[in-house]
Amino acid sequence: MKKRGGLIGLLAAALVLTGLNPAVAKADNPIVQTIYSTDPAPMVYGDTLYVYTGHDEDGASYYDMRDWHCYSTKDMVNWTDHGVVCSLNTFSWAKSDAWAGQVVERNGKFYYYCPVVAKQGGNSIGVAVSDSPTGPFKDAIGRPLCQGYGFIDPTVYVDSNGQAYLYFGNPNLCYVKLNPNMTSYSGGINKVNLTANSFGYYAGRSSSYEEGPWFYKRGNLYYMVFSGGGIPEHIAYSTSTSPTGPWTYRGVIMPTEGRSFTNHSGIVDFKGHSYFFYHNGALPGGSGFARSVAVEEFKYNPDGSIPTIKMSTSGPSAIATLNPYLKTEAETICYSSGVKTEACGEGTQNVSYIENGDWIKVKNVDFGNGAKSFSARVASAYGGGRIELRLDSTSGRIIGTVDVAKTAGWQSYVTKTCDISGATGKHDLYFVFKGGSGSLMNFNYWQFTPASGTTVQPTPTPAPTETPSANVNTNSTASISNGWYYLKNTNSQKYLTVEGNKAAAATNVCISTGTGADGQKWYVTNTSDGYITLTSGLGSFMLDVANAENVDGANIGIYHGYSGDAQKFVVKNTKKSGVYTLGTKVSSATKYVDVYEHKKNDGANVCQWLYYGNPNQEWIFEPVDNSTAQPTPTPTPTPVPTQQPTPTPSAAASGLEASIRINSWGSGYTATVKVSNTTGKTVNGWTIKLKKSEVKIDSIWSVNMKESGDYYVITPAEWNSSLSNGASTEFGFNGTGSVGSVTLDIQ
Ligand code: FUB
Repeated sequence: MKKRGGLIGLLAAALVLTGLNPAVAKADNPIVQTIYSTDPAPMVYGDTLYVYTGHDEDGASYYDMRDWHCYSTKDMVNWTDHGVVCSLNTFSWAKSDAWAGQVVERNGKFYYYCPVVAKQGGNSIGVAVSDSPTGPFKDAIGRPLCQGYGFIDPTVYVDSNGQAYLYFGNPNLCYVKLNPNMTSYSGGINKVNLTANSFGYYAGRSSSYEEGPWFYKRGNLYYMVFSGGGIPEHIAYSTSTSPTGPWTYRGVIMPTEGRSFTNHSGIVDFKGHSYFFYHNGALPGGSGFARSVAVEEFKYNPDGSIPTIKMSTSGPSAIATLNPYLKTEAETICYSSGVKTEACGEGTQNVSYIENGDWIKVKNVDFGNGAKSFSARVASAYGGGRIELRLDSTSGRIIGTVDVAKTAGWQSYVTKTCDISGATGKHDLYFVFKGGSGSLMNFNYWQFTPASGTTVQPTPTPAPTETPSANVNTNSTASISNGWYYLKNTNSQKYLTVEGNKAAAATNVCISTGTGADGQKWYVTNTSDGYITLTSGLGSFMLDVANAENVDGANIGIYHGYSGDAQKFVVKNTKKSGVYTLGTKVSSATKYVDVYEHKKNDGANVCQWLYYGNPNQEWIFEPVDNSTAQPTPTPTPTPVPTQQPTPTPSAAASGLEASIRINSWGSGYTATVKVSNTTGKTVNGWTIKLKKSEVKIDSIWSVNMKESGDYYVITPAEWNSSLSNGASTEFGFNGTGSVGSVTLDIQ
């Protein structure tokens, strides 16, 4: 038997009590009306923005929080409900308090950092993992990642050099450096020194920092946005040029308001716009324990500072239209009244608890030349009802009505259709539900058929800062001869430069004024498969897309040469003679070597970005005069011997040796690899390649790891990179399954 939740009852009651006419309700904030939602954590993946939220249970008088939900959007006004994606049940050792978490993606896996109270007591941060942004998430390690007084509100950022940081805490702000597996950390727990200069003044305390940190980097500046005290909270921020501070307090972003004594923020850029997520008590019945997530658009000031942001009920403008001729989930909602959502027997979610007078608004729907018919996937265990399709308000013009009769049960769906008339152009579409008393129907998905038989494509609003120039890439591949070059960016007239002229793996690459330094010299080598590699004048390091990621903003730096896709680029002609673009192989040449945000200053970062044809993606190859010398050859990967028995040490031509010890328990194993230097001189850096066909690495420590084709490519952490003659270092990893011989390919 279905029962209405407290929130819905309250919403209906509030509409009556306040005389609010739902027909004129315009609010798009809060973005979730079907439950009380909290602690937003946005994440952009592909063409979609996901926001992960906590959940205040209806009728709570304290933090009664048991699960985390996910919502996604492509247009910033309509949000698709993905339901519960992680909960206290995900962690067998967790008892209560599913508070503010965050999801980050790394190498195609999604990691959910979740604060809970453990069964044995104590604030703990767990980590769950999924192959999909919408879950299901599973406990990654079967125990807390870290545990201690006030360990709540985790925030994670993977820096451009691959180092990930997990910040957390109330009243202290702490951080750990996550290992590349994202499920363990090295270097212990570090406490940030909170002072008025770094985190704002608050009488009687060392700073105004309270909780809810949100950590990220924009350009070369690191941001720590946080909930500031006392109670009621505001949102403030500090910045630093280093991921671990020192921090400088930059002021309040969102002053205290909104009927909730906590606030909690998350910031993200999406399709060229910047968005600030927060929570308040704006829904009927809202309070400090009945909160709701909302979002505002903002623009950074030219100096990187964040303006003051006010809460609004309107939220951001749409950045795309919704195409009604594509199947749309009924739980894709701009705003709703009276309804809930639940897991659907046909997959995804369905809209539920639909009663007479309830409604759903879908915003900015583009009917184009007109719709002919409409179909809805519906179910009803009782008498059914009807769905009125109205334009622009709950009392707007009716363009069609679907009658829904009783079906075999609440999850026994049928498709019902109706004719449509008078639906052309762009409108807000309202589904207004009518019928008798009690629950009328469940609603799974819907779709219109166009009158003309043609479909309307969504029209994204172009990103404001990225207007394609007339100088389009002619898309023909150019030929650059092998040799030494300086690479000049046409927009800034500055040169591709290894930051600090530092010869070390994972050093960042930026632009800077031409000096002729080795860090500005690049050796072009044409590869047999039509690409070039760019070897740095600083040694056997190559221009490299961090983690071989095919995402906008993936950083570009230098790394040990290992012949991977991350180090291959294709040179394309532009319409300007002698001016080229550099497509990255990891993106199949859809993304190009790009100076972030068209910046022109020395130190402006270089990353990979979708091709826009602007001069910040244009490069001139200027030959380095009098230089005929070849670069120190990048060691060609040693051919991998077949079935090298464990634990025979593996020796590189250089004299570096590696050996492996394995403790196996059938379904898994722990391996310890020892790297020894007997070369007679100090070695700075080494690389070991392990075959994926021989080991399946689940977690690894004391080193950096990335995956490249059939290999795990392992390089030392900063602290164990340099090995003097006779010295050795060890690292370890956990693997799943059984293990036989392991080939250690060391360079
Ligand atoms: O939602 C529970 C707690 O309230 C969060 O962890 C804090 O940030 C505050 O929003």
